[in-house]
Order: sequence, then C-alpha cells, then structure tokens
Amino acid sequence: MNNTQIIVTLVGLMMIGLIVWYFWLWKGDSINARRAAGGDVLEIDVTVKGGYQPATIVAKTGQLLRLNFTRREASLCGEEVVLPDFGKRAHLPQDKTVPVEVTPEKPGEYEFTCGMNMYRGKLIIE
Ligand SMILES: [Cu+2]
Repeated sequence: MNNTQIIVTLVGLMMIGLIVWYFWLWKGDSINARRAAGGDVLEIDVTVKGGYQPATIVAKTGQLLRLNFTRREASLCGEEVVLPDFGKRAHLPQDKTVPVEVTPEKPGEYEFTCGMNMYRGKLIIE
C-alpha cells in the first residue's frame, strides 16, 4: 500500500468506529426521575436532536410518566418515536412538544427509539 491508501484505510476505520460509538455505545445523558413528588404525573422533557436528551430515564414502577418529546432538528430521523413495550408511537413535528404517557407496571428496561431504530433511549424502571 502507498501512503494515500494507508490514510484512506485509516480514515475509513475511524469513521466506522465513530458510527459504532455514536449509534450503539454512546448512552447520552441520564436523568434520575425517582425523586418525583408523590402520586402525580412525572413530566420529563426529552429533546430529540441527533439522539435523545436525556437518553436514559430512571423512574419507579407504577409511576405515570409523561415524556414531552421535542424534536429540535430538521432531520427526519427523529420524526417518529416508538415505545414498543407500550404499543405507543408518536409523530414529532419539528419544534413542537408532543407528550407521550406511559405507566410502566413492572421493573425493567423499556426502550424507546426513532422509527428507524437509530435513535435510542430507555426507561429504567426500578
Ligand atoms: Cu431514525
């Protein structure tokens, strides 16, 4: 290989590494929502921009959660959010806040993703 081929190969490998990290390894910010005031709806604002912020939400079993999704990007990737475990999906127009309510009844991890399964977030219910 000449120098150009080596550089091209290295850049390619770096790009692959970056993509793997971005889509599979990066966990994003986490929010711990356990200290909610008793009983009522727990509101959590989730920004959709290159992923979910926060991407991890920790909450208690039986807590009614209202996830206020706001898509802050023109990219259509995050246009739809899917919560397969709850049979919910929502269309997210840009810069509009769309609430999605769920009440996880069992401890565990519940994923939410974009319609293409690229953006990922999860609820950790304890
Ligand atoms: Cu997507």
